[in-house]
Amino acid sequence: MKRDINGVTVECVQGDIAGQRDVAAVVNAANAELMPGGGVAGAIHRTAGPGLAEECRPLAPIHPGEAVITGGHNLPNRHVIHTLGPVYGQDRPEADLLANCYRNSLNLADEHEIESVAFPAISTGIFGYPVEDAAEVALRTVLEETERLRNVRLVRFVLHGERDLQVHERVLSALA
Ligand code: AR6
Repeated sequence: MKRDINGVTVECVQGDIAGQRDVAAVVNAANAELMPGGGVAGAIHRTAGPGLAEECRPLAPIHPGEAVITGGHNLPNRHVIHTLGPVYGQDRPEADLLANCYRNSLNLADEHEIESVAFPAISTGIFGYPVEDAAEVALRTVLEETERLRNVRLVRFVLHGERDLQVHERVLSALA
């Protein structure tokens, strides 16, 4: 499903974040060290190849809510934006830190004149953030930011599972 807000298309699809051929940048649900891990980080680094970890090394460590940008290496995307989500129940206040991930990633994309960005559901895997609450924070933040964006014209949420897709679609259609 899609919505057009302030000239920016916000959409939710089911799929693999490492297989988004038609977007300029993908966002990595990174670890602080910006090294390959499980989940999204594993898929992105596996597809990108070892050059990505090499480019990341001098940029680490990052803090919850922060975002940094690299090239896409062997991914089909020009850029990867790496952001560190909060560990649920540990990094607080978690909603503010999660909102910072989306806000800082979008601002970084906009500064680099990137027109299309795909996000995974940051923090909802290994970091344990309940998907309903995370979707609310993520989509609300993206919708708020559309007003300030000058270059980004497409924001895609790529959800791994059918249920996560349904949750995001429900939240996206309910937000004012
Ligand atoms: N494409 C899209 N979504 C995916 C994919 C994929 N290929 N794989 C998993 N997901 P996670 P986090 C979903 O754990 O919670 C890493 O090891 C997954 O179902 O990747 O922010 C890092 O190194 C979940 O809904 O990210 C960090 O240490 C969501 O993406 C830590 O995990 C996020 O899951 C980050 O944890």
